[in-house]
Amino acid sequence: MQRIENINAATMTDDKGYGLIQGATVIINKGKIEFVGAAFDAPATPTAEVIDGNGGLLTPGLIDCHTHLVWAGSRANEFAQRLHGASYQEIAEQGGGIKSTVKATREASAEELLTLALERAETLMSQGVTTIEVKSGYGLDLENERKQLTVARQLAEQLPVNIKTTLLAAHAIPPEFNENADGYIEEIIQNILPTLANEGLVDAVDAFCESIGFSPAQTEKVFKAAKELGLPIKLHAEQITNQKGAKLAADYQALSADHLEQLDEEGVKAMAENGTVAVLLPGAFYFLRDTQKPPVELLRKHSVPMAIATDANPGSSPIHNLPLMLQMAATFFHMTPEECLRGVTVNAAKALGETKRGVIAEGCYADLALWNSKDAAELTYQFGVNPLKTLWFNGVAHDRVSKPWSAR
Ligand code: DI6
Ligand code: FE
Repeated sequence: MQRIENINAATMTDDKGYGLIQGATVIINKGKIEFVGAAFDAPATPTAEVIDGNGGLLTPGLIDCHTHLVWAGSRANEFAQRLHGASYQEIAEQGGGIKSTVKATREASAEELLTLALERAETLMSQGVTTIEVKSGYGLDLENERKQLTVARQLAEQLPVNIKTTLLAAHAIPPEFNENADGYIEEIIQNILPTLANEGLVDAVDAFCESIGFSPAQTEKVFKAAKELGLPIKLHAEQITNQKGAKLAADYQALSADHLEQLDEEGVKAMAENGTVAVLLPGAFYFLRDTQKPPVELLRKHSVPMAIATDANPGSSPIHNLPLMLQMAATFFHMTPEECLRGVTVNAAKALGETKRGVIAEGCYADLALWNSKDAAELTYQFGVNPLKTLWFNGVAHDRVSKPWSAR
């Protein structure tokens, strides 16, 4: 049993703000939160280990609800080529872009992919993350999608972190199908999806519904197959063009629709009606030099919960830093610090269908982050610094090594 005292707890349990309790005590027992409240209300725990929070801020462990963490190869070269004047088209014709990541990921062994993904996951965790969603989508055939999702599951075996897997086989058309998108969709729904779902590798199903991805009709086929297997869905929607993907996803009670720069009010309303979370990805917005912002005002007006994630991937968002996304969501999208923190806690949990994480509440998992900050707004305000002090996963504390150069 542990007792964290002398903290300001951002419980995230109210409807809008931080659900802040100043001068709070949190009691952890058997990996769960047994008590959270004002210190003077806390029951006696004579045998508990006492942790002095020094007046710091305690939040739920952060949740990165949209990543593509398992891949091999590098696209730094392409980035450099673009800055030297090469067009996207030219790079794609030379086998670059997403195709190059598919090739490198297929060629990599599971061990190699695991080594790469472990480092990325650890980087996220070192900045307060306790849950990571990991998508496939760089394998694009049964064997390689399985390899990616198996590696994702192994992350949770090797690190103190909660992993949620998402099958994104409908990310791009693999070379074997040679522009036959319908044929590949059939392969997904007849073979890849049911096989991997049966192997327990799939927590949710996603697709890239876009002019350069799959059409709404093709996306809907994937949704139908997922529903038949009882799997929740998510969607990459309205990133570059408005395909009305968010509405389609909401009509299938999607957990989330993600990106959403081109989302219209009809889509927002459908999301509100179906409890679909809007996952905003400021890293991709920034890296692609997008200028069209997601409709945050409309999402607010219709009370659609907003989440924020890294979209960590080698093509459009090579970032492994979730707190930085809060700063970008505030600066680029004008989200408030309260909305930003909700976006990586309570609303990110909702985007993953996690009911016992993302808040500090009795009965929930003791996934907690203690920060060297007193004010919750500091997590959104600062960037390029790391104020994390201690991270708890399932009630086990991990101190951040703040001075790796000091003698051990
Ligand atoms: N949207 C994106 O921005 C990424 N995937 C997606 O569906 C891009 C992935 C890549 O370029 O590797
Ligand atoms: Fe993505």
